[in-house]
Amino acid sequence: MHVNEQLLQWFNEHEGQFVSGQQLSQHLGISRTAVWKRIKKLEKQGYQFESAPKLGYRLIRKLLPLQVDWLKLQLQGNPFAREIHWLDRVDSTQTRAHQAYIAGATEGTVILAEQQHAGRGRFGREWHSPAGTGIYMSLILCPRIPLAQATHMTLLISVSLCRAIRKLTGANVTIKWPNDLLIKGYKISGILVDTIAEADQVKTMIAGIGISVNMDLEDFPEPLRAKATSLKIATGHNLSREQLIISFFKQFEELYAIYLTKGFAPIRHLWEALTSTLQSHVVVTTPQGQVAGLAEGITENGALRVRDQQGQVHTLYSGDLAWSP
Ligand code: BT5
Repeated sequence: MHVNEQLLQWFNEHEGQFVSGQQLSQHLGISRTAVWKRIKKLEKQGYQFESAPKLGYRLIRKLLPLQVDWLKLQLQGNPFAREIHWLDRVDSTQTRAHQAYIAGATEGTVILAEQQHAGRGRFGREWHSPAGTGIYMSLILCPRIPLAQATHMTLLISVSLCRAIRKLTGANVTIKWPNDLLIKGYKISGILVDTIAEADQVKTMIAGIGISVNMDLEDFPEPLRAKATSLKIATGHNLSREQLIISFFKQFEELYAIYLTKGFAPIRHLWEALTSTLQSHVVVTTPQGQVAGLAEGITENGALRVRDQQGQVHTLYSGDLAWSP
């Protein structure tokens, strides 16, 4: 058994108790400094220890890795999760999915990680991805749709995720255009869809999904605490990340089939029922500038329609949305 596993096993056997550095060093046959280094390493992986002078260390929080075999079993037959690759600590599942795609991976490939050290959002922003508490996954998708309709995918994923979370937790999750899920105004999930196109047709999409599941408030860096939350904070208890992933893929499979047979209209209706964006006054910042007005609806192509004070309607495909004060 690896030293780290021995260390964790020892803590598990002494649950709730302090274990001295001396005891650990004797048990493992390593120096006390080496014990301390191991503990620091485990902390980086997401375990939390309390240390007290003279008493030693106590494990206060253990994080179980995703039960990937169970996930695979439950998702057997789901065309969007045909091949699940689990990684421990990565730069970004999005980057890994791009690499997998270049190496020949096709639709149905999923990259899941326990932790990301360079998780990213849109426009080069950071996605905070601490170990073991969140879901960080990227899907390779190959929808046969025109590039002009690429936005459909972000909306389809947000509806699937929103329904999955509502079903599992009963929490009042809403969709904020274009790619956020919120609970009481705080962000719990973000979606990042990278599109690879060829001659106005979508060739492949790499859809990155980040969900803050079992984080406590102190797991978020200070500046994020004012705008982010987790399902655990919102509901008061831990949630199975596996169940959430399974539930998402089931919703996604079901809605994707509807999308392929009946088009975008039914998805749009579902989206409209789950969003907190419509019929409110918003300011959308886009690379071309700012648009302020009433968010009226979503177009056939999945773009947001905003009517400004002069009555002019703007059709927006992406941007950062804020509600007008
Ligand atoms: C997004 O970008 O919301 C898309 C996030 C996609 C993340 C996934 S994780 C798996 C895959 N691999 C990756 O590397 N990325 C994808 P954007 O709309 O730009 O929002 C980014 C903003 O969300 C940040 O500036 C923060 O304000 C906020 N944020 C960052 N980390 C968060 C977290 N863990 N929970 C809630 N909000 C967070």
